[in-house]
Amino acid sequence: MAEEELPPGGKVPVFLGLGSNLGDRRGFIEKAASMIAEIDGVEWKGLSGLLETDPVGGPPQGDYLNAAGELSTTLSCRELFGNLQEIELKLGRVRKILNGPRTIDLDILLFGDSVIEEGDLLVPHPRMCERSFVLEPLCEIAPGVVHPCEGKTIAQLLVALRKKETGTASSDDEGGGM
Ligand code: PH2
Ligand code: MG
Ligand code: MG
Repeated sequence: MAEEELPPGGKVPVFLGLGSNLGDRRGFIEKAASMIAEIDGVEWKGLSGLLETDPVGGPPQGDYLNAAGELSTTLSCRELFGNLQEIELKLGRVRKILNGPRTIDLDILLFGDSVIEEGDLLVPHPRMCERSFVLEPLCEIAPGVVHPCEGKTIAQLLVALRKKETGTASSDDEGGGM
């Protein structure tokens, strides 16, 4: 599937999810942010606060620190993805177990309004709307940004998720069942 073109001479706003649950978790997230800021073609905007979260899925493992980050870029989504994978490797990421513990996880949540389904590259992140460890920090830095597939702002998605999680979903909330 072809990627959408960049706006002429423009930069695309991008939101990332960052997570760590091994070693110096805060150190890995802060180091990743500074390495991302050094990527050619990336302008780093900033990081949300760090949130301690229970692990979701995978084997029993330690709690995570999660955050969201914002940048703008002239890179394609595929190029940015490659750079982020390189940083994960440099920071000691080893992929052994699905949803297993990791020094650092760098996920592209939103790449402008692009919808990309290219094998290993799925944007918007397919599970972001179900994960409070993604939406909570993202809502801190991007409450009014609209999810290109859901047509709702991050703040609206977070409210809907909280309702679902506390079992108070009203009939007009997005379905999906449990
Ligand atoms: N990432 C996962 C799986 N589970 N749980 C928390 N709390 N935070 C994460 O970042 C996380 C997770 C896969 O990417
Ligand atoms: Mg992830
Ligand atoms: Mg990942």
